[in-house]
Amino acid sequence: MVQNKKLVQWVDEMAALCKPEKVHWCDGSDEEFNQMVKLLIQGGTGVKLNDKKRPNSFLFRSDPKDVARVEDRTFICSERKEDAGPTNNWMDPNEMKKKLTGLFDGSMVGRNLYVIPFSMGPLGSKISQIGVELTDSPYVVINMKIMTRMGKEVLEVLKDGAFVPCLHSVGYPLDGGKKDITWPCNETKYIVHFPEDKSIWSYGSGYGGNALLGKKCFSLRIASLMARDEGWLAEHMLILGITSPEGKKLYFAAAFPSACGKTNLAMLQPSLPGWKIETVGDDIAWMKFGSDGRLYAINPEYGFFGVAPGTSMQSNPNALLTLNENALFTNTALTDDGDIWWEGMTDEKPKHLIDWKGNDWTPDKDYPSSHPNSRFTAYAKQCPVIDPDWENPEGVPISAIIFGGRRASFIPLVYEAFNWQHGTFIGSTQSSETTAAAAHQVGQLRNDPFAMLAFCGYNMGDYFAHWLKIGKSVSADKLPKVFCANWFRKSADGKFLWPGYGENIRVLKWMFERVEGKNNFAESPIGNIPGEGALDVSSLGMPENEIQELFKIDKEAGMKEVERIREYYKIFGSDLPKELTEELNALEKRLK
Ligand code: O2Y
Ligand code: MN
Repeated sequence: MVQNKKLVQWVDEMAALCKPEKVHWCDGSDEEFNQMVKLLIQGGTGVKLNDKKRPNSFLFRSDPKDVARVEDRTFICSERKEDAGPTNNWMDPNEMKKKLTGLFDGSMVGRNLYVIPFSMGPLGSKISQIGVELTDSPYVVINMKIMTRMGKEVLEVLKDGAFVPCLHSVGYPLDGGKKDITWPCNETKYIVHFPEDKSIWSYGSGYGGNALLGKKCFSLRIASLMARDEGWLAEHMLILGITSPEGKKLYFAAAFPSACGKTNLAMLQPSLPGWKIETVGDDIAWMKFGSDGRLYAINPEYGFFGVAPGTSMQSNPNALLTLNENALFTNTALTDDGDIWWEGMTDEKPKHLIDWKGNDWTPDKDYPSSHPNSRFTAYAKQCPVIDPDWENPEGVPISAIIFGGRRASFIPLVYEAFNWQHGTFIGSTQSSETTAAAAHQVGQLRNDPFAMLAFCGYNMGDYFAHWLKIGKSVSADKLPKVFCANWFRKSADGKFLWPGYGENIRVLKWMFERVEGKNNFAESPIGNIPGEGALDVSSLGMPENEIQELFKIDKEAGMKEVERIREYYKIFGSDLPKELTEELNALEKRLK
């Protein structure tokens, strides 16, 4: 018997609208998981992998037109258009609700409606939030079991409390005797957030961030609104623990746009002896002030929903080991012995595969066997380097925040902000060159402030102001230090200058020492860079001129960057905090 009257009433209302055959309240049990998997295999959506190779793991193939988040179909429907700001799609909330009510009317005919109570963050933690997703997709149910704490325990914690209502339908009703298909979805897609009633409606897609509503929709777009109103931060950041050879441990959070290796950094295997990295989260951080005035972070998620291609025992062994069992794969290739494979997993390609569309594939094909955005879903607790405090309800104290992007030129390997305001400026000017994996022109520079372009639930100008306000709410010595990192700088002949991956520990080591108060820096126009000999390049075999190149600040390129930022800032109009214009002017002056 569910005691939350508001929840029961909302489920009744939505069931009356969507008209499912049955309503199933998810308890989060393994039996329920198995039942869902059985349905998905019977329906032809899923394949059980070879139990001897990868126990209790499954592969799913989506519709080729439903393979990624749909940013152009994602809306922030605040009452006032200016509250959504210049970087979000907006529609009048009443008009949108009318449209969605029409679409959801009868959308679940012939299907089950699954009620998924879920907690973002450890059950019962003061930092955690509860949501309830209604969905007609068993694929969503099993992914939510891995990505969130889900089921009857959540209802026990929720009691009569508030929850974020999340309504989802794949938009493929089985009316008029229509037969089901392997991946039901709809050409029409809407991923909609209503800031005033903090609710989410998602229609037409069954994939990833469009359908697993606890992730980007709740933990970033809705949570960023909550954070603004309540004085905390909901960020697109990984969280890692770093321990020095002397046994001192710190925690860092890092914001990078997609395709910049966030999961790799979160699970890094250090090349420097004695250093240890442990993972708290690979995608989202919620940070609140503790009673000591420091920022404490939790990872609101329970699992990883990572990009599969490129993940290998070389690039990220800890991710691969996390996938040894109880894992879900979507749109990867299937090997002849019932396991999964993707581009970059091994140097040698298998002689034969079934590709992500279900067709025979051989290495002579001129297209990849796995979709570039194919994914794995796996429990965070299975990660060999999961941090012992990853579920600490108090969170972990954050000593440094790192911003980064993929920049072939100008941005040095690493630099440190002069202070929080300067750090906010760096976050607001974050940008990254697009890769082949994204649906943009390759190599184009895309502004992605705080890596939140697609995920901020309100006006980005107000979001910048919120960051500045956070910096003024405690004394400077309590705040994390802010850094910027760029693993992707290239030489004049187009080669990456920095080896990246496990060698990135050298950069983290310098940050660690700066946090510890070591004076091993030199001032530059854009921020503090490692001083002479401060970056540990021991046994890396890197020529001195290449190290110099990694930190070269070209003044002419700097002035171009200033103009680029000035142009970008124009879109925020009067919502751009004056402090950021001041920072930009100060940078220009330092470069002259
Ligand atoms: O393609 C999707 O639907 C997933 S997008 C995603 C998934 C996990 C972590 N980050 C992202 C992202 O786009 O930032
Ligand atoms: Mn992400």
